[in-house]
This record gives sequence, C-alpha cells and structure tokens, in this order.
Amino acid sequence: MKIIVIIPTYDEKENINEIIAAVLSQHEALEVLIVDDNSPDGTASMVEALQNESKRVHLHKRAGKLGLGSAYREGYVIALEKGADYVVQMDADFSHNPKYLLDMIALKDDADVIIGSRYIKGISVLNWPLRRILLSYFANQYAKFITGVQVEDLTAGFKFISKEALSRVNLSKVKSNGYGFQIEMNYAFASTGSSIKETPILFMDREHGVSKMNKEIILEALIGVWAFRLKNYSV
Ligand SMILES: Nc1nc2c(ncn2[C@@H]2O[C@H](COP(=O)(O)OP(=O)(O)O)[C@@H](O)[C@H]2O)c(=O)[nH]1
Ligand SMILES: [Mg+2]
Repeated sequence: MKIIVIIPTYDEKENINEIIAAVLSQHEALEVLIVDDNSPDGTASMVEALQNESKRVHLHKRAGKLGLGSAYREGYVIALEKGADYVVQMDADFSHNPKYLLDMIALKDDADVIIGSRYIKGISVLNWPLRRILLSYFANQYAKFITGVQVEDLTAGFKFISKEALSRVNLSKVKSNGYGFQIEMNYAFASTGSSIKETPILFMDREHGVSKMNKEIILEALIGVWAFRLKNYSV
C-alpha cells in the first residue's frame, strides 16, 4: 500500500520540517508530496534538503502563487503517476493533526473518500475567532443545501481519497481554487458515484505563519457552488 499525502505550501518555513516528520512517523505506507508555489521564504529549499535524507519526500515546484485548487489538481496527477493507492490532502500548518491519518487508514475500506470533519460532533475548532467559526459553519450549511451533498464539513481540507475515486473525476472540469475547490471536489466525487464518510477531527488554528485565505476565496465559494450541479464531472 502506498499513501501519498499532498501538502500545498506557500511560506510555510516554520512548519514544513515538523509537518513532514510528523506525517512520515505515523505509518510506513505514507509518503509526502509538497506542492510549493515558489514561496518567497524558501520553503522549497528546505524540502530539497529533506529529500537527500528520505525517498518518501517528493517536491513539485511551481513558478508562482497559482492557488490551492490548482496545486491539488497537479498534485493528484503526480501522486497517481507515482503509483499511490490513496491520496491525502492536508495543510502544512498543523491545523490537521497528523495523528488522524491513522483513523483514516483504519476507515479506508468503509468509503471511497474519508473527510476529517470539524462539524460532525458539534463544532470542533480551536483558536479561531468566533466570527470565523460562524462563517465556516454557516457556509457549510449553505453549501450542503445548494449542492445536496450530505456532508457536514464540505470545506474541509483534510481528506483521504482512493485512487479509484480520483480517477473517476475529470479534473479539468474542476475550476475553483479555495474553499470552493473543496466543495467542488466533494460534489465531483458524489456525482461520479463515490461514497463519502466523515471522521471527527479537532481542528486547531495555526501557531506559526499566517493564513493565506482572503475575501475573494470566500466569495468564490459562496457564488461558485451554484454552478456545480450544472456540470458533468465524469471522465
Ligand atoms: N501551493 C500553494 N499552497 C497554498 C496556497 N494558498 C494556501 N496554501 C497552503 O494551503 C494550506 C492552507 O492554507 P491556510 O493559509 O492555512 O488556510 P486557512 O487554514 O484556511 O487559513 C497551507 O498549507 C498553505 O501553505 C497557494 O496559493 N499555493
Ligand atoms: Mg491554515
């Protein structure tokens, strides 16, 4: 079994060494693929140093900040080319505790896609300002209503995906880039016949570095969800 954990990075020098080590130590089947958008802080060269020590570390360098959605789309293709049986999406900033990878591995035969969810056991978010929690929670309720996908945390960035589920989706149809990307992928999985299950996580705000999310990304998600039902995501 090969599980490739894709971690998109933009200016994550304070987290990158620690997150890679924490992921790899969870299970021997895990490898990491960092997709770095030419971070000005030199994140990529830190990954290159780690590559000299471990064959389980991969790096995809891109020319500039091209967005989270396109980083994941390129990451998926590379992970499948490298022979991944499962592909994981995860943030670099420790908001997604690597220990939950073991829960996801344990559930791998229960569904095609396993989502690390903040909203199935009440609201499990630590250290976010109340307005950000409320925005995220209600955006999720809204996205669920519009898309009809029965998932409580549609904007979650922590997902464990089988290669079969991924290869049923025509990635060139997926156009969103931020939170909208997470919702759109879930819609694409559900509408191409994949099963989705949620496993509870406690999401913690980052302690190091800064968030790259902004108003445009939130607006893209709120407006973009209307279009998903009109598209066919099959290959
Ligand atoms: N490659 C790449 N990574 C990004 C980009 N924007 C954000 N990220 C990474 O995506 C992850 C989530 O971003 P973050 O800023 O923590 O979002 P937040 O948790 O919603 O505030 C982190 O690992 C970021 O470094 C981007 O444009 N390109
Ligand atoms: Mg974050």
